[in-house]
Amino acid sequence: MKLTLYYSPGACSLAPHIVLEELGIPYEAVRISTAQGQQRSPEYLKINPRGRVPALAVDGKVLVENVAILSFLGGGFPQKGLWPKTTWDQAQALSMMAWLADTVHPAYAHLFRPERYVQGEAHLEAVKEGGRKAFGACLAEIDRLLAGRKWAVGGHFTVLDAYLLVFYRWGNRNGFPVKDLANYTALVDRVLARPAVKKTMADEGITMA
Ligand SMILES: N[C@@H](CCC(=O)N[C@@H](CS)C(=O)NCC(=O)O)C(=O)O
Repeated sequence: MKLTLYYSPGACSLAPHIVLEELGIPYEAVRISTAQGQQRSPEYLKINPRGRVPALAVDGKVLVENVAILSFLGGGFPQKGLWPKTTWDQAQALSMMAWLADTVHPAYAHLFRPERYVQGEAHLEAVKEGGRKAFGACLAEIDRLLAGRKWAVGGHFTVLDAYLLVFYRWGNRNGFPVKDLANYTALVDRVLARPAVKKTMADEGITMA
């Protein structure tokens, strides 16, 4: 199976990038710098017409959206142990990944790309402020959900833990008091200690700061 991940350093594509590295299977990682606008190049729009990362090409067919890519990689290689084992835990993982993608990520987007949510300059700051509040509340909710858990679901490291790292890192880089979130911080510390995570972050050229 030929796997090609299109990613941008530090973007939400970090999650599937980590998962590919954790799987220990051959894959190609193609850098699409969103900071440089490469997601809008005609070449990349042929891969993902939405102009977003991640995209995963599987034998030439393209899969987009983190929830789908992480489910495919986790569930497609069950022997690698990155996917919860019971149907209930799998559903729990999907439930949380869906919320991360449909609520937590858009909350951050209001802060990071406010111009997408309002016309003109006048209300940009208000949109950012709304995003800041909503994203901060999401981080606090994640911390509460992680109480008493070593890993997010199923008692072992799964694709969901890799996805959770993305939002903690964004919070850390944007002045949110993430270190005060004891459960989330402990989980992230465990994730960061994994060799595949260290390697992926080094390959992307990113740190937590
Ligand atoms: N719902 C999508 C969101 C993808 C997304 O928005 N990715 C961001 C990076 S974190 C992106 O490509 N941004 C470029 C842009 O918005 O132009 C998913 O979860 O895969």
